[in-house]
Amino acid sequence: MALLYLSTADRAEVWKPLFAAAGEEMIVGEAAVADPAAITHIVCWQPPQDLRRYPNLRIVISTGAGVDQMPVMPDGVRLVRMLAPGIEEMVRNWVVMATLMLHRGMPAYIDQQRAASWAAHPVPLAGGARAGIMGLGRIGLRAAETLRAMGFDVAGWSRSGRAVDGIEAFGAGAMETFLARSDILICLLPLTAETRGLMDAAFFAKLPRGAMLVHAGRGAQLDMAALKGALDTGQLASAMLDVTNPEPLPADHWAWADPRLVITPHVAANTDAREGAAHVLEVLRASRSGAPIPGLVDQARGY
Ligand code: NDP
Ligand code: OXD
Repeated sequence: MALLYLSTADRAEVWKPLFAAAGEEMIVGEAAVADPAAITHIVCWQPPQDLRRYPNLRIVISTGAGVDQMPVMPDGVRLVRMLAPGIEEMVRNWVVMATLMLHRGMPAYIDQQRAASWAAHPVPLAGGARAGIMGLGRIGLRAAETLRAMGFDVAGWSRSGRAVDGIEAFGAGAMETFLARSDILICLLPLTAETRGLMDAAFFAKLPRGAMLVHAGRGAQLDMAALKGALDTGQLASAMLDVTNPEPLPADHWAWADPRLVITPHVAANTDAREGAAHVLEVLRASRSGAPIPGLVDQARGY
């Protein structure tokens, strides 16, 4: 049972002693593979072109929470997403920061600062501001709890409509009602066939006029032209994006210069090297013992 490691060199240096201490074999880079039949697990962001080179492959583990970058797995190969408390904490913090920035009118103040304009706007209370979180999974749930503790009126939308204390829950079929009460819409959805292109013009039209968008899911969920249209008509007031469509955003893209947007280059989270190693070691142990695999992806569902 050997793990093929296909990630960054600096992370490999952190992992090597941890794997050695755990008595697990870790091979760094495809060039170092002497016997492809020995490889049972691969950890990577994107796997090698031809996974069939590894006849005994059992599991591919994503170095990130998302798995939408992965190809369809060969028959019998399971897919695992990264589980690391740091990812949840980092994205939660980015979402809270973005929500507060939009709620407190920071895009306008950043613009005013450039123009040396000292002009105060009304200061809103969090209480009464309706935040709607799309995706109440590991990350969405943490963001919901924190925003609620800060006084926001929080609702969540998920496939199952799972109930969470203190949070108004909406299921997949109740999207319109959910959107109609989302002054600040937060996207923390995985990219799947169902969520690709979800945020288009018709979607934005269902939000309250002057709503704000916080997007940390995946760029391909957002129609950027529809975003511009909604900003131009005032349907959306502002947005903060960590993910864009495409990524990276080309230098001449309209969004860079739009004062109603704040953009970060897909940096809401990074997987901490030690936490990543700990999760992969857990997957190896579970895989060996037949215990449930932590972070196992439902490949039919896409997350
Ligand atoms: P989870 O798998 O834990 O949760 C996903 C949530 O989305 C669940 O609540 C699920 O519903 C809901 N969902 C999925 N499909 C639909 C749908 N079609 N309609 C309604 N709800 C749906 O994921 P995480 O919270 O860990 O991560 C979410 C995403 O965040 C990742 O997939 C990734 O794309 C993004 N991400 C971005 C990062 C960044 O740096 N910008 C970093 C890390 C993650 P249910 O509960 O019913 O299953
Ligand atoms: C992830 C990401 O999926 O960084 O972890 O986007």
